[in-house]
Amino acid sequence: MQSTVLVITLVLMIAVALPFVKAVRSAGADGAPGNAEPRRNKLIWALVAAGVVITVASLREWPHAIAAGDDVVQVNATGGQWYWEIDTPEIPVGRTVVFNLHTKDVNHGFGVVNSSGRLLFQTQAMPGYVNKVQYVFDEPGDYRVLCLEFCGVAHHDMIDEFTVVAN
Ligand SMILES: [Cu+2]
Repeated sequence: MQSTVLVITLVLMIAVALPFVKAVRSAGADGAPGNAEPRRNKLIWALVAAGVVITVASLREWPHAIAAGDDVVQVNATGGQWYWEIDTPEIPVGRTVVFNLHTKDVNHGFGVVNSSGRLLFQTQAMPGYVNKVQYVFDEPGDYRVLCLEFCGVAHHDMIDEFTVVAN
């Protein structure tokens, strides 16, 4: 599925780029090129090359692989109007944790914040899907789960907690 999306994206990017390539080539053929023309063409091609390199470099690792195995802590979390159900109240520090997100009704945003209120990560809980997000907690303590997707009248009260404990 992801490779299909990648191929479609690349084909569409080429389709968008082709008119620009044609415009660059026809501008050089029709008009009387001034002194700036070759430099401008070099600049455009340098920008195109930079765009390709940056795109490939920045998208190559997406989507991130989700860890698996016996050493990974699996936590199931389910959202509903307006509560969270988290099946693991105590999570070990320093271990890879995979959160499997479900919802019983509408979209919810599963956002985890530390005791300072800093958002550590978030993902959507969507009807009919199990969305996964992984994280390694570096410090023991109390963490809160906030809903980050408006889901109704008591959305603001959709808060839960879990504890990260030392091994
Ligand atoms: Cu909400």
